[in-house]
Amino acid sequence: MITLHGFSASNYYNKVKLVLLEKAIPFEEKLQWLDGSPELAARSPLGKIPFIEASGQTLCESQVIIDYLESAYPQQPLLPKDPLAAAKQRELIQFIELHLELVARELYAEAFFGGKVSDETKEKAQRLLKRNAEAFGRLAKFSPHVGGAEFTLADCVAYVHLPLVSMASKAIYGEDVLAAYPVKDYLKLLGERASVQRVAADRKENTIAMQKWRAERKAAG
Ligand SMILES: N[C@@H](CCC(=O)N[C@@H](CS)C(=O)NCC(=O)O)C(=O)O
Repeated sequence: MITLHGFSASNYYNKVKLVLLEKAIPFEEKLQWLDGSPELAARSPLGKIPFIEASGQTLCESQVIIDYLESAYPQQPLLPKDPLAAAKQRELIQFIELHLELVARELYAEAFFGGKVSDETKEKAQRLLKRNAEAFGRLAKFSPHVGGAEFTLADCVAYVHLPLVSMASKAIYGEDVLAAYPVKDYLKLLGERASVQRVAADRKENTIAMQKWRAERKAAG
């Protein structure tokens, strides 16, 4: 049995959860907030979530986790058999994470959490997001899935990250850097999947719990 640690408001957590659900791998969830505790650091070296427990070991880094799940549980494959076709899906994953999500993440403190981001950071992120969003159009297919006809690991990644990139850029710059792409229709299509419905419902519920947890933590100093 796999145990998934973290919380359902997190995009990286939901990436792993979608893969578990799509592949029908039995798993349980264990709530782990970002509490900076030594216990968390002992299980996830940078104190980040998600991480999983499998066969008595812990494993962090969402991409490593989903690659493990894909090879350990060959049922309902989420990558093409052909190695190059599989690499093309991974190329898209890496692109979305390195060049879109990680850049937009610089803005999250202000876009989502009532914090402040420096003008310098905003300008740098805007430059990169504009360039990278254009380049994304040369890789992404949306036909109808992000990497082509089939639902793959790349969809588990695009589904969790693209909305955040859009929302963060809209909140900070007043425009969605992904506006040129059919993200809305794409999310609607994915929304027909039971896995996606479960992730979306859990995310909604957990977002409220997360806000409460953050407020209590702030009040406690
Ligand atoms: N590269 C990591 C990123 C995970 C990540 O950034 N998770 C966030 C929650 S969405 C986190 O733990 N943030 C806390 C921190 O960065 O200290 C992965 O793919 O698992």
